[in-house]
Amino acid sequence: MSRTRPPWLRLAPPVEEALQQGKPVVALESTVIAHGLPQPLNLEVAERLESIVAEEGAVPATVGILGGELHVGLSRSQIERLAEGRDVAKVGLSNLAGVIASGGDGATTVAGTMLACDLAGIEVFVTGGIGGVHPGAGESFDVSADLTALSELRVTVVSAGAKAILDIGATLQVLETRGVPVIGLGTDRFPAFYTPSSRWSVDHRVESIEEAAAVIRAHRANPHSAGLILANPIPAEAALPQALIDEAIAQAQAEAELRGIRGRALTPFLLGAVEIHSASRSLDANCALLESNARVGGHLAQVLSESDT
Ligand code: PSU
Ligand code: MN
Repeated sequence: MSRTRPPWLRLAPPVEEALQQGKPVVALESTVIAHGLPQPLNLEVAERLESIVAEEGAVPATVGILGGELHVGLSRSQIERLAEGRDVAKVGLSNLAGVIASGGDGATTVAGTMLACDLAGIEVFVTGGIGGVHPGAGESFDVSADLTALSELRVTVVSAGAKAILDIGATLQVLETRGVPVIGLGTDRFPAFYTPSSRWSVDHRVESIEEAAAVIRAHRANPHSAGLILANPIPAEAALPQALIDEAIAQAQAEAELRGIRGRALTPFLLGAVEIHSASRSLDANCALLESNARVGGHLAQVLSESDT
């Protein structure tokens, strides 16, 4: 099961109980709450995602850091504290120890949340989009620690792919090199977050959650395996026109360059700029794909738990 738990890991009682009884649990990240969506939409979305996971028969566990403790499963008021976003760090693998030791609050990225899943023993994690290789990484070396986490931690990440703010081809190349399977749910093409597909192929296509569960079981039966991506395209009716999103991203990237935004601050900056340049249409798309991913993740955790018993 799970490894020795660090003293700063806190599992909410319903999460602990579900894990002990082999019931399905789905982790949710908090960077999207604190740094990805504006208030008060962020809190509404965080609560809606938990409800959707519960409707699908799984226990939701939103992950975040409060007062230097890594919580797996947050109460409403704890989620509110992160959503208000005062002094909430964006926490991945490299700054986790610092935030914990200083007793701070933090929202976990895909990498940070995967670490919490691995420590707690949670197999399924739902996010919007993964981080990856930024354009120009050949010079800047800006590659998200999400890819490190995917190549080391045994967690299935349900996502709508990666945004075109990233170099999607290079991101998929790193995943291939690190041996992370990318599975397309009803698609041959890796989804690009606001749009249902990109020009790049997935490793394997499945038509149903049951089929996805079979691939995940095969992957996890291999003791050398680490993470896996289940790529769930944005629902067609919520997708944005390609031209709108290309234009918004180009403007966002030009602004980031002009202002010298780098490192940890770059992804939230680009997301905010895309929101402005798409006249907030990106927000509706973001919510729709998060909800769709929560439904898929809840159902998947349910199917996986049935096959374990
Ligand atoms: N991509 C999105 N929305 C997000 C993020 C990525 O479309 O909110 C967040 C996720 O939490 C992801 C993080 O793990 O940004 C990646 O940040 P970085 O590039 O600094 O690793
Ligand atoms: Mn980055």
